[in-house]
Amino acid sequence: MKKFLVVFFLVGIVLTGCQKKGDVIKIGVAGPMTGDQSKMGMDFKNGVSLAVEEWNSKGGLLGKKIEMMIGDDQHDPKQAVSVANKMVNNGVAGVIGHFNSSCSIPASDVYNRAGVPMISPGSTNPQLTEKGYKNIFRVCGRDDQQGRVGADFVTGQLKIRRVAVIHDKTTYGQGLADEFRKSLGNKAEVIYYGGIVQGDKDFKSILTAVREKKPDLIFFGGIYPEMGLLVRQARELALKAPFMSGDGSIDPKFIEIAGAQAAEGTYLTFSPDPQNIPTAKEFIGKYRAKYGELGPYSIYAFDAANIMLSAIKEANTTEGNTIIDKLHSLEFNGAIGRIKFNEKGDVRDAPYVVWITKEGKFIEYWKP
Ligand code: ABU
Repeated sequence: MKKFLVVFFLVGIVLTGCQKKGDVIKIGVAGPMTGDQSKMGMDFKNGVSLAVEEWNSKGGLLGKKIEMMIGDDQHDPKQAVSVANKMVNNGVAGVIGHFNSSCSIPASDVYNRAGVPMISPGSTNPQLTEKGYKNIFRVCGRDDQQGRVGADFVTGQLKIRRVAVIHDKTTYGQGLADEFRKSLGNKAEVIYYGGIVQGDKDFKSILTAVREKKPDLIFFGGIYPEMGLLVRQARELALKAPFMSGDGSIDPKFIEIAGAQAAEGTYLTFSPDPQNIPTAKEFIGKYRAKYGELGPYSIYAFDAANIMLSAIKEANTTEGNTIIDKLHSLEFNGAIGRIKFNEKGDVRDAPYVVWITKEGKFIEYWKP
C-alpha cells in the first residue's frame, strides 16, 4: 500500500507538471521595469495585470490560464533585443511593449522573424510602423502627429516666435524634437537646437547657452527624469521661458523632480484625459483601488492586452500569423474608446491635445 501511494504521488507530480506547462498561454510584457524610467514599465505591468486577472477570473483563454512573462529592458536597446529573444524562446503568444521607441524598434526585428505579434502601448516614433512589419502594432499615436499639434499650439495659440529646442539624442526624443521643429515651419524661429545625454544630471551649461538666446519657449524632446531636472535647473538660472514637452514627460515624476513651482505652466502634448472618457471609468476605479493613481500609459497597456487576448480568442489558436491577421481585422471597444489598426499597425484615430501643469497637477488645456 505504501509503495502504491509513493508511485501514485510521483505520477501526480509529473502529470501536474505537464498539465501546468501545456495549460498556460504566455503573454509578454516588456519595458523599463527597473531604473529611472521604471515608473513607465510598472504602469505597463499593472495595466496588463488587470486585464489578465479579468480574463483568468472568467475562465482564461482557449480553456487555459493566462500567464505574464515580464521583460526588463531598462530602456536599453541591446537589453530590449535580449528580452525579445527570451520572450520568443519562452513561447509567448504575443508581447505588450516595449515603451521606448529605441527599444521597440530593434525588438520588433526579433518578433518579426519569429512571427510573434507585438503591440506597443507607448512607442510613438513613426519608424516603428514604417518598416512594413505585419506583426507590429501600437495603440498610441505617432510623433509626427504629436509634433504637429505642439507646433500648432505654440505658433497659433501662444503666438510664440522664438523657440529653443533641446532633445535627449534618443530615437524618441530627437525624433519628436525634429517633428516639432519641422511643423513650426516658418511661423517661428528656432534660435537654439541641441542635445543632452540621457542620464546626465547637470544641464546648467546648456541652459546657460539657451538663456543667452532669450527664447520665448523651450521645447524638450525626451523623458521625465531629464525634463524634471531641466525645468528645475532652468528656474534656478532665472530662465523664465515656459517649457513644452511630449508624452514622455507627462508623468507625476516630472513634477516631483522639477518641483511644483518650477513645473507650473509647462505644456505637454498627450492624448485626452481618460477621466472624461465614460468607457474608461471602470478601469480607472479598479486600477486606483489596486495600484493607486494611473500613469499616462496604464490604460493603453490595459487596452493593448485586451486587444491581444481578444485576437487570440477569435483566432482560436496561439499560432502567430493567425493572431496577426485577427489583429488587423479587429475593431475593438477599449477603455480609451474604439481602436482599429490601419494597414501599418497604427491606430486610425490619435487625438493629441495640449495639457498644462497647474498647482502640481496635469490638466487638459487645449484641443486642436
Ligand atoms: N512615447 C513616449 C516615450 C516612449 C518612446 O516612444 O520612446
